[in-house]
Amino acid sequence: MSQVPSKQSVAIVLKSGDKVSIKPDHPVKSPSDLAPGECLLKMICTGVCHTDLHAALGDWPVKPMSPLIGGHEGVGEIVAIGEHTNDSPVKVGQRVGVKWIADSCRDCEFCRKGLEQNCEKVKISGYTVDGTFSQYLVSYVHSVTVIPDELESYAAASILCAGVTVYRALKYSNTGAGDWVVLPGAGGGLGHLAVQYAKYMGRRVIAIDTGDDKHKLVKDLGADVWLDFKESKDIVADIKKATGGKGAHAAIVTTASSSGYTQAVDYLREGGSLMAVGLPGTAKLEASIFFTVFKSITIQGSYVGNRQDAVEAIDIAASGAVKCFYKKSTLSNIAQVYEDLSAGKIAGRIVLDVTK
Ligand code: 8ID
Ligand code: ZN
Repeated sequence: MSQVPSKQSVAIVLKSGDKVSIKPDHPVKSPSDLAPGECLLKMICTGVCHTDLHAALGDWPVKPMSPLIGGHEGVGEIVAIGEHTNDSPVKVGQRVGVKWIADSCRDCEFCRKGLEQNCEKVKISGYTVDGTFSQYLVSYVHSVTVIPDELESYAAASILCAGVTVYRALKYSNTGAGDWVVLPGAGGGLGHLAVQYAKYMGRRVIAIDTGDDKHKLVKDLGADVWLDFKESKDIVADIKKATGGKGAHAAIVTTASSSGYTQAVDYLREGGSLMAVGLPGTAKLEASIFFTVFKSITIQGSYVGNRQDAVEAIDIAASGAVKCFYKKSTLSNIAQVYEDLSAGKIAGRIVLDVTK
């Protein structure tokens, strides 16, 4: 076992709305204090999701812990496993990923139905338990995701939240090969992975976002049609035109503001699905009840994914079919990353080296 220090640096928000800061002397749980089922990870890197910004601001109706160590798409190496752990599917020395769902009971009604996200005893990384903006992290042997050797850690990190989430939303979107999928938020962390999973699944993609960087990124990733939401005079007409007048089969909305949701029911064709993924804290979903019924539209909330969704999303990334487009930064730079995320300046993702 590698030497485990007693102190580490973490990025911490002391109370909701405070600026995130680095605490250099945060305690590390001693391997001998790990409970059965727990493992200690020496973290390598972590993506920064827009959810981490919502958590830091405390702008959701369900409030995070305070003080808060955020982060929920990280990769680390297992350096210790709690004594008396039974049937661990992972071992010391393995590289594993930590997801938004840090752990679930695997026994309640929702876990039994494969909705581990909604487990009655769910632990949420960087929200109800310490997250990946840390150098050492306590995680759970039954919930970590093994990272295959072919997938390097920085490329794997954001698959663990952004990738899993859009992969599952597409999986349940009731679309088939050749169908048109609209992706508002396509140039962001979730969106740029959605473009790639959608293409991998044979869908045709209408990417909506704004600015030259995001335009170039989504076109390079294979989007069939690009719409700039700040320049388009009529999104519904543009989508109808691109789809032979009929409208799209599904929309996977990954915008952090409600604006990405407006008009979705109008530009979907009959039988289409609106997959709600982006999480503005207080906005209401506005859709015509009449046309939702009249057009047989399905509106579905899609919340991260379960362990199986994670394995599938990671396997596709390990095959090389989906690549996170990321820029590297450091844990010490996280406040700047939050500012850029808030200003909509980040195309793809930022992945942090937690050792610096
Ligand atoms: O399980 C879930 N449902 C889940 C999982 C992970 C993240 C939900 N989320 C939520 C986050 O909490 C956040 O609310 O998804 C949202 C997006 O997360 P992200 O992809 O990490 O954020 P980002 O990188 O900032 O990308 C958002 C993109 O939306 C664009 C922005 O330009 C940005 O590229 N955008 C906006 I804001 N308004 C738009 C609009 N009207 C828009 N794109 C198209 N049309
Ligand atoms: Zn996330």
